Amino acid sequence: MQHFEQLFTSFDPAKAEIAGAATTQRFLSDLRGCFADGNAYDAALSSGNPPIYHVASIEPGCDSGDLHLGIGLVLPGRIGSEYYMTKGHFHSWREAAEVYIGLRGDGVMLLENESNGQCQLLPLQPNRIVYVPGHTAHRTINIGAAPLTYLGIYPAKAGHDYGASAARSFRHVVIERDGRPLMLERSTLLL
Ligand code: S6P
Ligand code: ZN
Repeated sequence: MQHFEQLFTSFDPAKAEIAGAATTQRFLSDLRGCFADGNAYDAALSSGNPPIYHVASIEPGCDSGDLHLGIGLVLPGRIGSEYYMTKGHFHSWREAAEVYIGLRGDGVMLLENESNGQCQLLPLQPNRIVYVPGHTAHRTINIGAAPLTYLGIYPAKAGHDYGASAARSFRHVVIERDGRPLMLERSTLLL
């Protein structure tokens, strides 16, 4: 069923807010198992439970041809040397692709193909578009000093699969090294 009041709206690209949209806030405690350095994670959590990101979503319908969209904001920061990031997910309907558009800040997207494990790290910055193909886990990472905001548009029936394969087992991690992002295989990290 269409919610027609959501068919025309406005958004704030700096705050990542959409008029009339529901917002989901994720805190550090929601990202247990995502960061490679478990000791750094526990230490950070013991001194508080900071917000890491939020997403405002518009979901006007759920018929097969409908679209959903969300605006996300990832705060700047790190756990150990690993940048603040989203949990990351596959789409439950694996064929579903997604388009991301960078709005503010300096970020990257980590993409990992489910069948061949191929991974890509692509810039997510203002006026840049990242096409996330189907069958691809995707995670958004803030590598800058300011909030990272972006718009994502995806099929309404995509759904989110946060299971072990996506949220906890991205094969690669993105860390800060000498002031720059560096992608490493998780298995090579000596922590
Ligand atoms: C939805 C889309 C985004 C994410 C958002 C938060 O398909 O990819 O709106 O939901 O970036 O990430 P996550 O991994 O917590 O859903
Ligand atoms: Zn998605």
